[in-house]
Amino acid sequence: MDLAHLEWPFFDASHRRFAQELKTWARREVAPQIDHSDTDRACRNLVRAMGEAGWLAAVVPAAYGGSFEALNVRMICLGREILSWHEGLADFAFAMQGLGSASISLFGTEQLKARYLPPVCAGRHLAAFALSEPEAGSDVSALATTATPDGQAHMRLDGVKTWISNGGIADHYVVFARTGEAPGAKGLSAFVVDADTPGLTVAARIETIAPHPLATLRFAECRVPLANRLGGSGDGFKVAMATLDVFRTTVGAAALGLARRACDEALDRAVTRKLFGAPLGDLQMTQAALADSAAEIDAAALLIYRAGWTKDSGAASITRESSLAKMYATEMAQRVIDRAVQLFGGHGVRVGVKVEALYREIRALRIYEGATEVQKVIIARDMLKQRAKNGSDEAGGSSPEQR
Ligand code: COS
Repeated sequence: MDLAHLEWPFFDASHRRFAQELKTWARREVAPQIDHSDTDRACRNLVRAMGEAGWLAAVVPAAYGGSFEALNVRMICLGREILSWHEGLADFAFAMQGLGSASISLFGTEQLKARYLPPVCAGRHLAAFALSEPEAGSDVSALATTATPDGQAHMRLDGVKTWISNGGIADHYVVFARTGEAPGAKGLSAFVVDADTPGLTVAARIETIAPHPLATLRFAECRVPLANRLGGSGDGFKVAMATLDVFRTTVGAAALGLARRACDEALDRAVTRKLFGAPLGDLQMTQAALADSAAEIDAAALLIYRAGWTKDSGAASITRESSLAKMYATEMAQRVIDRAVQLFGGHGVRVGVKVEALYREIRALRIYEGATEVQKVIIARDMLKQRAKNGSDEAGGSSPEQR
């Protein structure tokens, strides 16, 4: 795997060291170990191995065993890019430790952070983020799971969550529920719920084209301490969006790793496959495919690490940068992988060939954590908001500081 982009000015020495060492570890420890016939076990093993090797320090703040004062978006992006190049399931296991704990890192009380973050960092405890519902995926403000007071110190959760990654194997879930302070987005709150809480059950497991642990969860009179709330009463939408602002950028990074792998596979194919008496790479149509992929990969990488660098440099919000990175990188990875499959001909759709696995793995990334269409809405709304703020004479781009 080529890490030439580490020389870009977005990175410092700690990022470069982390990326080089993770690449070496992943080559040795990840790819040969995965048993796709039992993804639950494979994920648990990956999380434990990554925790023991210290890689999960990238997703937890320093005070709780991590490597940075605050979540470092560039570090998580590098982790996802490198792991997804090697194996989609390894990226998934790494990312879920982050997504399922970031709301606690960002909004949890000291007690919640001290209780939940160290075992996530050590790989002893699997984390999950439970936002989506059967009737509320893209439209978060429509979610129907309720949290109602139960005595002075508890809330009672009732409802159904679906498409929950790590569902069925997680040790805790960050759950978003309607607390009713106001209609819509302003009436939601977030809670950490232990997986063994009475009233929380796995209603069904979900199988997908690129299998990973995924489930529908049911909450029936599930009693959760009020002290497990993240942020204030009614802050749930803000907690979800702030978490997604960080993690959408990293979904882009995972797509980047998959695209880089497809491009590397395509290059190998271009030099080893002979047709019409010459290597495939001698054909100008092959060269065009490779050149298009190279340009799109660099463009995506620039958007991703621009977003990460902006957040890590102290910007209050990277909503637009993060959506641009996720939208562009996931869509471009689909195109790059499709081109690679085409260059492989029939072998490209053969089970067991790497580009065939990449073709299945990329598809969900254009949907989860906000589908491409949602990212377009977020980007365009921000543009229109800026236009209204700046007035017609000063229309145009804006920096996060201006926002
Ligand atoms: N950070 C902080 N606050 C935010 C925010 C963000 N990124 N995005 C929105 N808000 C605030 C808004 O400013 C608004 O507050 P004010 O009314 O005080 O201005 C409030 O939250 C509601 O925002 P908005 O009006 O944009 O809410 P909508 O219901 O229109 O939701 C989208 C907009 C579609 C963008 C949102 O529901 C979304 O991101 N959906 C996709 C969810 C997703 O990723 N699902 C996958 C589940 S995880 S696998």
